[in-house]
Amino acid sequence: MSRLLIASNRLPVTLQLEGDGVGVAPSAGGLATALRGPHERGEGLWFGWPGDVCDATAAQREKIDAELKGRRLIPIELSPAELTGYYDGFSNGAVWPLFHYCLDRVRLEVPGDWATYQRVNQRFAEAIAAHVQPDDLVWIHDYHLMLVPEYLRRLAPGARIGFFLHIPFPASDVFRILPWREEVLRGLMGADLIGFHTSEYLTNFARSAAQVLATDFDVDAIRWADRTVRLGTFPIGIDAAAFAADSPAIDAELASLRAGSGGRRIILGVDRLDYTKGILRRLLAFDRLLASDRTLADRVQLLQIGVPSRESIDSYAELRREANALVGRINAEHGTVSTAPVHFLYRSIPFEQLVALYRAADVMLVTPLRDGMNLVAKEFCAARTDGGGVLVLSEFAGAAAELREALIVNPYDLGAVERTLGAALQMPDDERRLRMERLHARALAGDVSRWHRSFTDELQRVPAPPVRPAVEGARSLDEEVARLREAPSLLVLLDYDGTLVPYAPLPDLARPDLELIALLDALARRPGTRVHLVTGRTPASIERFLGDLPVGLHAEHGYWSRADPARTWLVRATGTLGWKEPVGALMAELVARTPGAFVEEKTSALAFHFRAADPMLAAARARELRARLAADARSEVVMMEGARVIEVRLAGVSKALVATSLMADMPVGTAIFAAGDDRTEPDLFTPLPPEAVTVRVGRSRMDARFRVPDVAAFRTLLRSLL
Ligand code: GDG
Repeated sequence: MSRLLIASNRLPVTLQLEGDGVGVAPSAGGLATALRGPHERGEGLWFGWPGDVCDATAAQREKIDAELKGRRLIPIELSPAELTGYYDGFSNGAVWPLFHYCLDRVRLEVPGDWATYQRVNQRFAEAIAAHVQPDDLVWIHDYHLMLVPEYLRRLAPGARIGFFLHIPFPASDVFRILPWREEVLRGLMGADLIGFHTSEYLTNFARSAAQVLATDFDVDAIRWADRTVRLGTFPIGIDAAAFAADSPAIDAELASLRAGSGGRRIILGVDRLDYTKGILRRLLAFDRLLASDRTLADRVQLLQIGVPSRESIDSYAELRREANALVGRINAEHGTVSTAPVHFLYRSIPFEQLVALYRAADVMLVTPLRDGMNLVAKEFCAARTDGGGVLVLSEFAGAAAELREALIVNPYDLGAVERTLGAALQMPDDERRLRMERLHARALAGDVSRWHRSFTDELQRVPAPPVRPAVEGARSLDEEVARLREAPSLLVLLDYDGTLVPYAPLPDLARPDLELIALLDALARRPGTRVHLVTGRTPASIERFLGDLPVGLHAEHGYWSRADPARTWLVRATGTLGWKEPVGALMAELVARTPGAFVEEKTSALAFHFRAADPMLAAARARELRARLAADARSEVVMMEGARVIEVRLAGVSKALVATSLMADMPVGTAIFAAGDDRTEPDLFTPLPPEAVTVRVGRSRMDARFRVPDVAAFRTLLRSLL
């Protein structure tokens, strides 16, 4: 059984300095509750913030260390400045509102917040890397730690890393508002498995990755570097048995609640006081209902628990003031001498009281504007062993994807909330029972232990990632370079775009700089050396860039070749090009239906480019193109897929053919160096003998012997051949 290493913003206990001693309290919230049990039963570690203990004395430190060690908790202590930048600032001032679609609250301009977030994530990664062992599973939680997977992957390449997001992952166009969207996605892609509450969040993520990182659009697995990042839907559950259990304390609470209600029906709301929870709108809907029926104020009561939360952030303090003012107005307007229709408590309550409230409620209002899951809705259903109570649930809570028998409502539509609340109060007994029995059964079946198990089982199934340093076998590459330098004859085969120059927004802008021209010139003039550029570009475009250099140019993957500046371009392959017209018409038809896509025409090929198109639409069109081409069964063409491009070209043209013929022109015993970045390179590498030095530039090594991360690193390597 593997050890589980958990990382979350907070540890499952929060420490507090109290006089000379140290107070230890369980941390609140769904995450801590969900993972506490499995952690205690296992042998793993938990990394997180222990609470503010910066000013601890030596004696208190000793106590803290002992408390944490006994529970296998590894503290990541944070200074007040770190907490402000990482927690209040980036996590809760930018990511939280953005991911919950509260765009007017997103704060992106605070200097230093992002850097602090990066630094704290790095500290988490370093702490985990210091403890992780080969068989361990690492499970990182939530939006506070989105960079940890990538940072940890760098420190411990072989680790098995899972990540779970407890909040929604927003639609791609909202996510892309984040200036650091690319860094955040790269951070998450360090994981082997990324879990979400709903398939909607998962799809939003896959789409964002496709648009921002140009990954191939695939719903539940994304190729990234040499690895596959799996995506999964794992809706979190609750400790159902605890909420369904009876106890004398709960019974006593329930009795006192019933006695205190004076026969009025109870409408209940339980939330952290957060602007995402829709509390103000809920109050307004209740206000409307009271106004529509003046007799109601005497017969019902809305009991709203607002658990204090993130009080150091201005917008939360402001929300509290607004809620108080609204409650005051509603009570002033609809209250009587003896009754106040809204009872608002700004505090958290003990567990037994919470369960008793769930059981006493006639209607439970869970109407967040957005919520990753919302455990309160599930807890309410689990607690209703009596089959009573009606759940009114926002369609924008993750829980709505499961709790289909609730009254699902759009929380932005005040009229709908008002009507639904009215309907809930009047629901016939048999309907209420029917709905609640189903909901209760669902809550019990979706227990939190199932969530935990299904995620860790899936993570366990992930094959151990290949462990490869950035430059594969760096020492042996050095040795190979030394061998190539000594060789009397050297053949150098190079791709252009993505290998010698970075990709540019337009192919015409990917010009060679003076440094590159000097480097290629020097290499070509090296004694015994022949340099050839093998590219997918047209002859005109590569000639415009490199035409004056004493190198061989091979365009359109080898359809055209020009041995040196003194010679003209020759066609290497023969074959008719009559297929271009029907295939061109097919591609044009697809382009017309795919905004952002276009066709590039070459002499011997047509390329359907869809990098700028919507990833889901593009994936569908690519499937269609493949199918229709296959149905046509044209033997004179081959289809080749690159990064967001499908190229149809004359059969018998390939970089492999170029490589073969160039090798044949060299003296026996010539050493070979070949490099490229895209999927056509295996083609270039295939005919080369095993001792040839093949290098891939970019994230994945594919079937090259060596890999360098980017163009700059590749140029350095090339320089070392001089
Ligand atoms: C994130 C996501 C997702 C609340 N008041 C009291 C009290 N609670 C307990 C509830 C429940 C938990 O706090 C709140 O549940 P949430 O679902 O809102 O969870 P969060 O931890 O705030 O948030 C959320 C969740 O993660 C899990 O993935 O569902 O969408 O935002 O368990 O019972 N408990 C007690 N007294 C209270 O006054 N004892």
